[in-house]
Amino acid sequence: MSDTQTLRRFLTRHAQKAPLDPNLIFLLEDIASACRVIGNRLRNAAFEGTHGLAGETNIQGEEQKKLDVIADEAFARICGNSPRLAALVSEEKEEATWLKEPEAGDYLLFYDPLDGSSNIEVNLSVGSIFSICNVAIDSDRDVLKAGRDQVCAGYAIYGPSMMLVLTIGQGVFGFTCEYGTGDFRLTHRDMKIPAETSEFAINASRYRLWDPSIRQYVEECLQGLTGVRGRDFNMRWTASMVADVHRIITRGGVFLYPMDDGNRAQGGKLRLLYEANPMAFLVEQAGGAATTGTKRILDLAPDGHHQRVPVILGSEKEVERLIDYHRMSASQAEIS
Ligand code: FBP
Repeated sequence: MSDTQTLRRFLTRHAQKAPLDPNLIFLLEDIASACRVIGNRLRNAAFEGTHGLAGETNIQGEEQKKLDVIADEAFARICGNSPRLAALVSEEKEEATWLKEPEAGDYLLFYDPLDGSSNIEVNLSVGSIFSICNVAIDSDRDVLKAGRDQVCAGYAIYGPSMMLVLTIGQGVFGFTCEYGTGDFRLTHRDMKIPAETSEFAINASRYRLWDPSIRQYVEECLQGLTGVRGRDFNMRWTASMVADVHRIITRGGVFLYPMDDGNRAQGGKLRLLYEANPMAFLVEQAGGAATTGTKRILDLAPDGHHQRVPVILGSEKEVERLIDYHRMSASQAEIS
């Protein structure tokens, strides 16, 4: 393979072309180190006895896995040393962890330390998701940042190979962790999501809970050649958002975790600040689209650290179709 430059070389070269704060480079390198540690702990979990539950419940009311706690500690310990990092907002912690008195230009790190953790013991791909925003003014302790204010977002995927996929607002780049050296090397340059796709991802076991717009979309995909879509569709669902989104960024597709009768009271399933926002930024940077069905995810104004939202993202044409179906079913609901 041609020029598989390291993450550091890629970022410093990038900094030569466009101003990139060295402190952001340090923070990204710390995030890469934390992900490397988490990847190794996942691989050795059977030997270290770290599979299974930690015996605690997190702010989401979910039983924490031992590896959820280990991953959260790795992020806090390694990234906590980053020079201009003012605060950490973790899926596993109720409140933000402030590391210093915030100054304008400092960074805020939002993260899901171990996404898809229900897949660990069955040895399926899991991941870590992160999003970085700036502190706007001195002493500003507001962490409820809109997705469009992100300066960087990414995820690590712990699968057949360990990868780091990120954007700093100029396209999406994938780095594979080289076995032996532990270096993250550039292997996927300027990743793009095809606008057209014949693959959708949704947890179909929730069918009876879906709104009419989602049912219509999925039924038409299932009718395939025999229906209005006039072509067959494939379905995939890994129950690990990182793995599903990585597949979509790699070969296209559409991912749906809509609001339904089972999660409407919570506002949806997936969390805005450290799941929906970073994935929406990456998907848009890769030429796709990301919506709640009625609003662009990156334009949402967060109202809480662990706010949940409906998520529909991926190949542009399919996302647009789903927005149309939401609009149509809303207008039908008005007249009926
Ligand atoms: P966490 O594992 O971080 O709580 O993430 C939630 C998640 O596992 C997503 O990764 C995934 O897309 C979804 O929940 C799976 O939901 P379900 O269990 O309904 O299939």
